[in-house]
Amino acid sequence: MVHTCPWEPRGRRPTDTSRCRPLPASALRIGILHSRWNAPIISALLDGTRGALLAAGVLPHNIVAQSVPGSYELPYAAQRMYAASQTSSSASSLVSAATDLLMSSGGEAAATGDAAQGAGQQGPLDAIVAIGVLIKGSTMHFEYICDSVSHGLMRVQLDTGCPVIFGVLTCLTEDQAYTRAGMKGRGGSAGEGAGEAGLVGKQSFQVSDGEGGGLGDAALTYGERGHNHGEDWGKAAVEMGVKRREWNEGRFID
Ligand code: DLZ
Repeated sequence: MVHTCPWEPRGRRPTDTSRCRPLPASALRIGILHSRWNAPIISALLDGTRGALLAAGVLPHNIVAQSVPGSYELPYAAQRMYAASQTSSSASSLVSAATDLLMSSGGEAAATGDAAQGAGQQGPLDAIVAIGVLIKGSTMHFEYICDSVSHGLMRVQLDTGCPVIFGVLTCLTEDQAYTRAGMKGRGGSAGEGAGEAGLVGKQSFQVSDGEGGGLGDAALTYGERGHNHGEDWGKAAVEMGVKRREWNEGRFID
């Protein structure tokens, strides 16, 4: 049966028809980077992002999360996080090479097997989601941080070639941020789009990175859920991660 890929040049038949399917999300390694300001909102956005990644098929052990103090730190951290993933990937290649050498020379393959397997899960990140919540105050701080973070993250993705998803909410009010994290505004006031439905429960949030940094429990009231933008960011990371890999191989998919 003739099987042509949509991204193969017209009239050309692929030699390997299994390559006609785009890379599965289970092959991706995704970084999540988040700030710790406005922790309850960050926590909800993290849940949304992580949920979308898992729903798309990204494996839990292929999601690497790191936190930074505030949004201003996101561009630097995204750049370093990507560099670290490249380093760990070449370190794991070295382990694999050493393992191969040992095995071919009849060495203790069993002893190094675990290391090689663990290292096999390493690799350069396919995409990074940078999450932050900036809320306008009474000074110009907000404008400066929004400007540098958005330009900084753009620069990181163009410089490194690793897609960086812009998961930064730049809100004029706290309620705007709650709504965009799929939450209802504090004190029961409905944020934009959150609807006027009655409260459906209380939940306690904590960003669980174990690093402290001023995070604490925050009891928040929920109403009808608004749209959690973290879900969009997770999906965007998968799409860009897959496309980047396919583009690197000279293929176009959609
Ligand atoms: C200083 C500051 C302020 C005022 N507001 C926010 C904010 O709303 N969201 C956020 O993520 N970070 C904020 N920060 C912290 C800065 O991003 C940064 O961490 C510090 O200026 C230290 O570089």
